[in-house]
Amino acid sequence: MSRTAQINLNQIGYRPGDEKRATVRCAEAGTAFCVINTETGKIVFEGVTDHCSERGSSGDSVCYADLSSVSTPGRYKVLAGKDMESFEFVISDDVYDRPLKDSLKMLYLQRCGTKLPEEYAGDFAHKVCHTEMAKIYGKTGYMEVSGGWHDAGDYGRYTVPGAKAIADLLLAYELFPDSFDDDCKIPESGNGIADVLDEARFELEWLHKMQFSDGSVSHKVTGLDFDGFIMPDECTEKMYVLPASKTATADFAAVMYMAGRVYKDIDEAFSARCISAADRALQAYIDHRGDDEYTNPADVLTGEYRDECSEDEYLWAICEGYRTTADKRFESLLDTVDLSVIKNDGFGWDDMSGYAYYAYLAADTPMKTELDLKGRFYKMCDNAMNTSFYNEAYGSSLADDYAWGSNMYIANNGMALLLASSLEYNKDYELAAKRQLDYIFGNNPCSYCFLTGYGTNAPLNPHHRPSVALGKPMKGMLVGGADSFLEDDCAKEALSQTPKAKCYIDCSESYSCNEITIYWNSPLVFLLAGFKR
Ligand code: G3I
Ligand code: 9MR
Ligand code: ZN
Repeated sequence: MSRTAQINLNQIGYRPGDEKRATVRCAEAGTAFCVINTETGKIVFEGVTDHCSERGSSGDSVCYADLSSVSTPGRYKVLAGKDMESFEFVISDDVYDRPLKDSLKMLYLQRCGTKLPEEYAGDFAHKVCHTEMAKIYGKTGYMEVSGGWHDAGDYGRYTVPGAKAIADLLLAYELFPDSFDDDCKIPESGNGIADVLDEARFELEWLHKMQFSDGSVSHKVTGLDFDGFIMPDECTEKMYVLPASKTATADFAAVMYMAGRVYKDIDEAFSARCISAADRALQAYIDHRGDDEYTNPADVLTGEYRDECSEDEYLWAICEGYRTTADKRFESLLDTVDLSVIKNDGFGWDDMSGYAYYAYLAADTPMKTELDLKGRFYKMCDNAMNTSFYNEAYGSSLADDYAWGSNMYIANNGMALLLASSLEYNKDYELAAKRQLDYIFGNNPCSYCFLTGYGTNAPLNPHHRPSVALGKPMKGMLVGGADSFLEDDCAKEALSQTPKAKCYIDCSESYSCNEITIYWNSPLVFLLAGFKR
């Protein structure tokens, strides 16, 4: 099923001025290589491979070919040694334009509670889904919570990962507004507002519905169990609104504060509605601070998004609240945060501290605090960069930890580095960030371009209900990638003897390797927007 290549590189390609590195397997340093223009058949560059250490978890012995000096737009491939050959790749200024549009368009295709007409959705068109009232779990009433995006390969709609996805889109727009257009062929295209903001608003409108009257926010709306591999309009599982959670409530507050800022000049009334909803959620979080974190009731089998610590989400809400409103009350709230209980820094879905640190640092005037939020932020970024540089071959920013959704952690690290560089330009951060994109698009030990529909060797069998139902992979989805913990039967069976960074299988039954989610696409949207400039 899989094709492993002897030479791995970004299968989509590079912009003319980018660093371009191909990882050559099983070759000595000094092996001759050349770059061929596949349209003319002419050799455009010859060189020898350089020594490099692959200290990552691939088990590969490699060296690399530096093709950076090839900068003329065109289609190329690399040949090395006697018979090694890479996949084809493109060099052009706009090489990331279509991947960006399609990874954003994927969110449109995940829309719930609305009909997806063929005009916009092509083969993935479907009738309206999930519009019936959802039963409030454990209570007597019902709630109208239609809308939002299907989370992933399943049809659940979960607040916490939804908040992460929105945050990535809004940050991408705030930093790189010129990378976004109004012509992604979604219903709102042409309305004068960048499609990325229309798409984020679709999820935000749903999130508003997930807020209970006391300000707290439901953890999710799903069936008791997952539906089968059917189209969304054929689902029969009865929907439930699950109880509020501390993580959902604080995440809601944080993204609503963000939205209050980003939509201020676009729709003043919407912006005000977001800020007041955020205020109510933050208060509800404070009122419930001593409560336990969310766990699934025994009869609920859908995604749990279990997170033992909501202090990072709380910190995030405070930092966004302050950045948006400059209200001094957030400074006092910051004094109540216990940074020591936040163990892992990152960009979610469970570790939201990265967003908090960035919001704190990006505020017009910083909050006064004893907490070393700046130190924590740069430590996280330096760690990602150093790990990437240490893993010279594939440039992965992950040390030994290939967990479920490893591609998200890779993309998140790239995003962290670009965020840091936006505060203060840093060439090395940008280079390491770009290497994360190159990893995702094919310079990885699995030889896959992990974005469906792109590159030569892309996943064909994602764990995604519409793709399975229609028998074809939807385009523009980032799959989870290597997961060395072998968390489904398919992975257990196929990958038990495999080096950590190669624990990936393109099989639709492998949800721990080959599912897709809105919040794995969203940091990719951010990265691509950052590199489209
Ligand atoms: O926190 C530990 C960390 O300390 C440890 O180093 C690492 C390796 O063991 O594991 C970490 O926990 C992991 C956790 O994610 C947080 O990263 C778990 O092992 C891992 O099983 C867990 O995977 C999550 C998975 O649901 C199962 O809960 C994925 O992140 C999450 O993306 C995924 O989400 C599912 C939804 O439930 C349902 N919808 C689809 C979606 C994507 O597959
Ligand atoms: O399809 C489900 C996927 O979205 C989840 O990430 C995964 C883990 O919760 O579960 C998948 O559903 C499987 C369920 O857990 C067990 N029975 C088979 C289901 C489909 O593979
Ligand atoms: Zn739906």
